[in-house]
Amino acid sequence: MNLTQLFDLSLTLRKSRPALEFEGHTYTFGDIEHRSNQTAECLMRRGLKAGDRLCVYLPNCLEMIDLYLAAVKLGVIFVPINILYRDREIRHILHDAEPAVFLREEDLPGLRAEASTMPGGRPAVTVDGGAPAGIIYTSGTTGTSKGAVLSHDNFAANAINLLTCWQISSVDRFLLALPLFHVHGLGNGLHCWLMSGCRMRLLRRFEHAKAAGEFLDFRPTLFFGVPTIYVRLLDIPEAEAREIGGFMRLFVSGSAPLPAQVFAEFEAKFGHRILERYGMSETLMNISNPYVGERRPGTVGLPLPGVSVEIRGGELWLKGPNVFSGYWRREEATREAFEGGWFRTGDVAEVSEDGYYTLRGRKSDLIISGGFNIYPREIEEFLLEQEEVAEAAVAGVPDPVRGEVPVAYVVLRRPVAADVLAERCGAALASFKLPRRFVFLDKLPRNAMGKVQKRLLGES
Ligand code: MLC
Repeated sequence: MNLTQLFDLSLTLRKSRPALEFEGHTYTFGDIEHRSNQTAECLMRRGLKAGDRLCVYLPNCLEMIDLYLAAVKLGVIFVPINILYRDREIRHILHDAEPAVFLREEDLPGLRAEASTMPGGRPAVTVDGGAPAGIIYTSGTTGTSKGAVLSHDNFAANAINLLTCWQISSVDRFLLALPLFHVHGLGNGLHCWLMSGCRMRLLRRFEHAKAAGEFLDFRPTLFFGVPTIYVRLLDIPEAEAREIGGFMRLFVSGSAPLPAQVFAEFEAKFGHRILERYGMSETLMNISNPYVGERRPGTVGLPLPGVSVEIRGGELWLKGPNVFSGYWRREEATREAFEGGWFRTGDVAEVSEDGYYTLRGRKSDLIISGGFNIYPREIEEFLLEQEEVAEAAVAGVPDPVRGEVPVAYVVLRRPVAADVLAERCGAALASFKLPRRFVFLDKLPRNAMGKVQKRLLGES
């Protein structure tokens, strides 16, 4: 079975129902079906066929949904690029994924005009459930990002679990403000919407100042966010928060650890216990607090159906139908990530006697800022390319809103001002990767093996 067959629960079986609100317009599932068929025809005319990659660099918009569905129907592999990425980061992904077609926002008017002239029948392509549906680039430990190849079956297993475990159905009203280029917005958001047949309002992006208005106007029952979003929502005035809490059914948090303090303040203000769950680009969702039963703050809950979890030497290992098959064209990285069919997450975890998992940190020095992953190595490599820089180390420091932010510790061979380095980083790296501070040192703290001891950097 492929994703189109599951999406048909809505695209064909609920075709006259309102499906999507975006920027003041409402579309039925029939509209979504028709538009994506037309888009599929355009892509076929551009020579795209099953197994080819379609790269998109787009903010949340209707066309991103059309393109994803068109790719799914054609067996084309969808490769979304983070809209905050700059040229250097985009070039890496284009080089690695070798897409047959690459589309940006400026290409949309042409695509729209062409699509509207197409008859819009379903493309006659047979797609197997094991076929890749998407490649999601994750920040790589080697400095540049690697593509996690996710199949139709991976996405299907994930969404079916979430519909069942979080009781998502066609009567929900779903407010989606997360970017569609990551698995939280795409794998959870878009797939739960299409498989449940609920009504979704999609926002171009989450905006702090407009958030309360969107909730009060749309009156959703379901919302997915990263912890930074929940921190922002705590600024909503008491009376409005209570009203929102009154019509909401479920708030879910993921992509970064939700501080127990935010959980408690949110409950006091909105009257809801946020349901925290754990996932990764490579595996989609793995562990979740229960919908019915205790949502225990500070934990990520219990394994989802079909997901096997083991803690080996403190590290969390996983197996299940949601787990990806490997990194795109990276045999060695794939080999290192798996052992006997088990995936090594790199997360350190503990489990309580009654089965609740708690994440205790990462084996690597990954930084998570606002729900976006940052591998320090990538920023360090860029800093080392600067002729004035002799040594560089980047570490995360706690931040009350973003969770963590990167700080750069630099040893110079020639003088250069911090704001000059900041400007060069700003031109080359996504805004969330920019070091918030540059600390100049005479030498980096290293152990006897010569490895930088990042834990000591904060004391420098
Ligand atoms: C943030 N920015 C965006 C943007 N999100 N720009 C365009 N589109 C978006 N979607 C930019 C802003 O322009 C600004 O840039 C900077 O980021 C900070 O924005 P802000 O307005 O101050 O935002 P803030 O209120 O702090 O909220 C940020 C945020 C964002 C929470 C909306 O961090 C975000 O969307 N996070 C979601 C990340 C995500 O989806 N992760 C899932 C990964 S999947 P400038 O240049 O002005 O600084 C995964 C697996 C799993 O991890 O388990 O889910």
